[in-house]
Amino acid sequence: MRIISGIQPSGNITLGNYLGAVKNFVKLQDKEDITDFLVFVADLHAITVPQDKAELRKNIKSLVSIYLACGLNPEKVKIFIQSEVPAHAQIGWVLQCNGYIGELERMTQYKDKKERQVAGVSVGLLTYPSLMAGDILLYDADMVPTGLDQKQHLELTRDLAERFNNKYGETFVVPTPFIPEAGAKIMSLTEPTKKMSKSDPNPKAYISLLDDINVIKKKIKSAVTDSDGTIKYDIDNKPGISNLLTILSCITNTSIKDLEAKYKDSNYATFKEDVANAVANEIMPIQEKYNELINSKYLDEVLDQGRDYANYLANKKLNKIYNKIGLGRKR
Ligand code: ATP
Ligand code: LTN
Repeated sequence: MRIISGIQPSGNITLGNYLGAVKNFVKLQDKEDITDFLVFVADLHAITVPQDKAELRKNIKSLVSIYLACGLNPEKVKIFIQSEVPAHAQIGWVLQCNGYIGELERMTQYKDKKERQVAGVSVGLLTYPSLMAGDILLYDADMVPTGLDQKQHLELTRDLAERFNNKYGETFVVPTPFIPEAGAKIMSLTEPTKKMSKSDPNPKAYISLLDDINVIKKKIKSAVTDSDGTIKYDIDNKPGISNLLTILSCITNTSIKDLEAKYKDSNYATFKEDVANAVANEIMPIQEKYNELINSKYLDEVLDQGRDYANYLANKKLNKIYNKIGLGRKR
């Protein structure tokens, strides 16, 4: 089985990215039936909205260190930077030519992000899911682990794969999304009906894995809740408490039911204190490893290896795709 996933270097990775994506990559890497597992830094995706050059470079390197600090093992998972594998942009173009504007305009992420653009909406923001489909189809991935917000893009990827296969003959593996049962949608701490997002303009809305530990605790203790006073999971009426229960459940591997029973007679302050400590204890060792890695040569070694392997797989596939379509001369 082949697995692939990526994260955009569009800011500092959040607790949402960690619980919805990275933590599952780390779990999946030990599965026995894996032939290839690729995890990349989606820098081409990040430039669909304006990015500062120095910040982008910093975020790319930082994300690689985070991957490693969270426990991804380069012996099992190839880690690479998307823009260092030109075939991603090439297949992205091919898939743009096989996608429809209407289906892209329906994407929720596009509709949300479009509203936030002050300097105009880039064409890339619209066509982004074709590039994402290319990231996946280029490697014949069977499984794609992501958070819930990517479900719609993964469905489009399946549609594009099937459409291409029908038009040009069997070419692509139709991938299966892998969305975790718990932690697939961690919500904002300030507006718990909105997803936690690393590009949120309000830093109190998210926990960055690189936030100072005391800041992390403070953010959790001041998370928006309600005035009802009971610690119960109720997404509609108690989104803030439900979000904190989900976070605690994912980190401690305890079911929400057991947590509700444990905190039956507690107040919000005690509960938040426990959530804050659990999150801090999970993140502290990650930060320690991150600090050891961020300026080491090891990052480049991992990335060189990942780039070479990904280019090898991707170019082989791209040749097949070009041949199916009739591009260039027969290779
Ligand atoms: P941006 O704010 O720039 O859109 P983001 O924080 O939404 O970024 P992505 O880079 O789009 O993060 O997502 C990386 C991975 O993390 C994806 O698999 C995505 O589904 C997952 N993810 C993102 N936000 C959350 C969240 N709040 N809860 C769970 N998983 C999430
Ligand atoms: N679109 C994703 C990041 C992403 C991705 C991918 C995830 C880009 N390419 C391929 C899985 C597979 C996002 O914004 N979270």
